[in-house]
Amino acid sequence: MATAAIGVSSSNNRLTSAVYNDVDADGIKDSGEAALKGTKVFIDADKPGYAAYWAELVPRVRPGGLLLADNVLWSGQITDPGVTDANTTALRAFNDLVACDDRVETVVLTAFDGLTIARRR
Ligand SMILES: [Ca+2]
Repeated sequence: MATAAIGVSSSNNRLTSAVYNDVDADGIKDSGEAALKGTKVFIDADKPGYAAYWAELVPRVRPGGLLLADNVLWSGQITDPGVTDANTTALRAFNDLVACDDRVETVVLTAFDGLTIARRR
């Protein structure tokens, strides 16, 4: 098993903490987008970036692989229409995006701060 973190930089608003687990060594070496096929991806990064990270990561996960996203309930604020800050708004949009994405089967754990678990079809 190998683990690779990608695009680690917060200064240019790139992926800050998505991590591939179980990627094969050749994929890491190539680091070509198509070559890097993971079986588990964890997104825990800047919230306005979640949708872009999702778009970038779903194609890179093998069928049967998992995509996890942290903080998707945002302390319950996503259900409060009075909360309209950038992070909360971004997480609402992300949750809608994932719910409508037929490339994955998805559940949201209401434990912790909300954890999306999506299995790639
Ligand atoms: Ca988090």
